[in-house]
Amino acid sequence: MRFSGLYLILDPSIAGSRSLVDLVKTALDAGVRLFQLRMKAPDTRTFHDMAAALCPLVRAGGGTFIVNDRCDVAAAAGADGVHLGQEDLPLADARVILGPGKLIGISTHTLVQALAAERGGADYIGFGPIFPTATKTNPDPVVGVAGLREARAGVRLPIVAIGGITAKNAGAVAAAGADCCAVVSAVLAAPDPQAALAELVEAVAKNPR
Ligand code: TZP
Ligand code: MG
Repeated sequence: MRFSGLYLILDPSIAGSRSLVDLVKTALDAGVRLFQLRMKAPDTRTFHDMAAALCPLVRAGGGTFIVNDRCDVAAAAGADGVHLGQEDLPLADARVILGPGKLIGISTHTLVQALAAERGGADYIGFGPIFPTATKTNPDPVVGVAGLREARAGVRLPIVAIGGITAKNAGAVAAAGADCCAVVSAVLAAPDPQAALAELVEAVAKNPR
């Protein structure tokens, strides 16, 4: 798989009454190939069952399926990998649990963290928030496009930019060196997710790394 294009984060608390299954199908049709399931404070069984339902759907569409926060849920659901924050399980321990064949992404907010993730053997980094976001509780300080450029100059790992990305600014984010643009609310809370996906995919594709 390649880290390019849009990275869609599936968060039921932002999708509201919208079905994540329908959103995955719409996103696959729009060309999205990277998906992450993010569920903050679900009970474990609910998280597991959602991951187990979405993983085969993403795979059947040729996509990659990553679980946020939880190595156990990722392994049980047969996901392609896990995405970990700075307060989650350490990277080296996650690697022991998941094995060498799985993807591990690390959320980073500074160049120092990005370099540490690279040294530690991450497969990609999330970097941000690039812009202000209302989706995350207690987000780290905004890094801006300038922060992204600095990270791009410092690491070779694929960079998944995140935070406040919309169709209006996605082109600038891609042009600053992001391999992927991760979005939550720009798609899940859009009045028309299909139209939002089409605009975002086009904006990112116009500015490939
Ligand atoms: N990590 C940094 S910003 C963010 C996460 C999970 C939320 C991004 O959501 P949105 O709605 O795309 O700004
Ligand atoms: Mg986390």
